[in-house]
Amino acid sequence: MLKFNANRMPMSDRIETLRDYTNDYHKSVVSPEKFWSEIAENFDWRKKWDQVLSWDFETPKISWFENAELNLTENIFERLLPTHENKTAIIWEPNDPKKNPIHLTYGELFKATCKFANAMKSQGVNKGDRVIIYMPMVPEAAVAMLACARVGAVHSVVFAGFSSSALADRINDCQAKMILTSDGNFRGNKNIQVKAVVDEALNNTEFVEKVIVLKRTGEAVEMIPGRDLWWDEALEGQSEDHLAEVMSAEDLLFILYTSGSTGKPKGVVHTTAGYMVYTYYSFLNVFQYDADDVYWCTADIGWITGHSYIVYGPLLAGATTLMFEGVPTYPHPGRFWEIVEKYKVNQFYTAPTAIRALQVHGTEPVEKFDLSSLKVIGSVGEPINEEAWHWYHEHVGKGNCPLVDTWWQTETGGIMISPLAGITPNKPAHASLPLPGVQPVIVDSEGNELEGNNVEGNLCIKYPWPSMIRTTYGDHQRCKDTYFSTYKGMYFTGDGVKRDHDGFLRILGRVDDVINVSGHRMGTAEVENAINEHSNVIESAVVGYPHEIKGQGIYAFAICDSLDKSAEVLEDEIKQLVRKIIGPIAKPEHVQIVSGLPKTRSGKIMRRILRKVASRDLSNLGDISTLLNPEVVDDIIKGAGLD
Ligand code: 7RM
Repeated sequence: MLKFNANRMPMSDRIETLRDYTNDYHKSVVSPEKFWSEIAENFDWRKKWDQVLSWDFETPKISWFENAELNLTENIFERLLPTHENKTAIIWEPNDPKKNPIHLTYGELFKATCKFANAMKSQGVNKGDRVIIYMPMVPEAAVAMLACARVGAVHSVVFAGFSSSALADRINDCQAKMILTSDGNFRGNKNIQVKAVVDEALNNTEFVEKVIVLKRTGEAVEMIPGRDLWWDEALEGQSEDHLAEVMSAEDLLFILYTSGSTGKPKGVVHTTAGYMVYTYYSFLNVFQYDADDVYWCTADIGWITGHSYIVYGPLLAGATTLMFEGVPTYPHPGRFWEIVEKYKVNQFYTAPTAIRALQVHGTEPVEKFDLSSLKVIGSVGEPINEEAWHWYHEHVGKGNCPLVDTWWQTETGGIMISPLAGITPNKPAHASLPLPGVQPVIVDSEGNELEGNNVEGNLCIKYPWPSMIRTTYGDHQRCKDTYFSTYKGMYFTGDGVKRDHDGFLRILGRVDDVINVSGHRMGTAEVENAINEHSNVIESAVVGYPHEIKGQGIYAFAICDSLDKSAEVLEDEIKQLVRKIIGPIAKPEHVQIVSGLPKTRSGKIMRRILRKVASRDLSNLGDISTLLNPEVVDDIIKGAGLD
């Protein structure tokens, strides 16, 4: 079926029936190279590939569309402009509903991208250079990403809620040459400093040569001559034409930092061609986007969801993508639904934590607005509990919108396991079935594949897909150790999973020391390191516990030496310190000062026991007699008020 009345017809890759899905899935497993090369044929290549795929999960080394040449932005602009010049690419809804929104057509977005690409070039950015984007949710942030891709610079977007030290770590790790930022950021009724955070970060780094600052809030900021310039100044006199840099298929497109179970966040590396093909394909199929639809993903571009499903996937598919600057509850808890009504949003994609936060306000704010435009609703970031699933399905989707529960990760680049809206069946709280091209396996602790239904274990992927992680920036060994060493010959996700009696997959959450707070990943080690910076802290242990709204909350246990400060003061200081070192999202919900931490004889902290205490559930505490110091357990239980 022709969806675009034009000769370029990207919709031909859309699966239309359950039968298509079954056939395509089968084909993608039997002949993956044929399958993906046919999808890749939709794009404009400066030079075609010599080989579709070469790979080994040992090194690991993964190469898709080898030796092909292209520029991703030519596949958004030059490829689509003949049919999309006047179609809206980005709708921007500001934080303050009384202020004017912005509509950018593909033609306008192209000009803005080229102009900014030229500005970046004039300021010394070249192919391969790393550029940090530390910006609010404004159209310029998307333009910045696209301009980087246009000139072949590698962007690394850092969520603008991260602290200056978290930002400095990322600048240093990727040796960024430039930072794109803003004076400030409007979020709800807050006005957040952005440039000041950058300035502080830059005291501790030496790589950044230029900072380009967008005027957003208008507050006074310090501009350092020679280093800092305003966005408008940078654009002055720049041409709206720019000839795209020719990139190799495996040239870096971006780095995105994400937390793991050990050490500092790692820079997940995504490359050009595979990421392009996969985000386009998955966007089109999961959301079943139709040519005139308005699609809205509420994520921030600081996370992978914003990269793949606000910017790249939708724009590559010629979609209209909505970008929202604000928060779900400002100025009222019906804001999301007001926006759905205002723009007649057809596909709406958000996180379970947002649903749960809105659920608290009851159904009145939802019923106040006309949501009849909605065709598909989606969920991402963490397991969605059945109650939230049903509330979302019934009150937002009015019982007749497919709910796509999309499981994926920063490392996978795109959606891996999810219903395809209206095509494959919906089952509450189940991510359900893999997309074509994705080969998930469930393994036991020895790495044996558990076949058949009614099995539970760890989730691995046994075959490459185009948008998979290629390396962790600057440290390939870490990539190998983290993802490819636990189970030989497979990519290990870090998630537990169950295949039910119908063969549907249900993601059970992390099996490693990663906590998922409101859909944001936090490493326990990362939080512990921040806590240990406190001069009175001797040792700490951090665990996650079930939290009604956030999914998981952070609970910290700390041994302190100071006897002249009250526990209350210490607890508060520790919370504030974590907030300062990492950012508000990492601030522990609870800090408990303890006399000791439960240790095994080999000196490992028994987190299992701490998790039980944090969850306020002392059933099945398990055997504690093997502990080095079983007596501390009673103290900890008492200290938590559970005795
Ligand atoms: C897209 C994103 C990845 C982790 C992942 C899971 C959890 C994400 C779902 C989910 C259950 C889902 N990238 N997760 N989506 N768990 N159902 N639909 O969130 O790198 O920030 O996080 O998030 O544990 O490993 S991420």
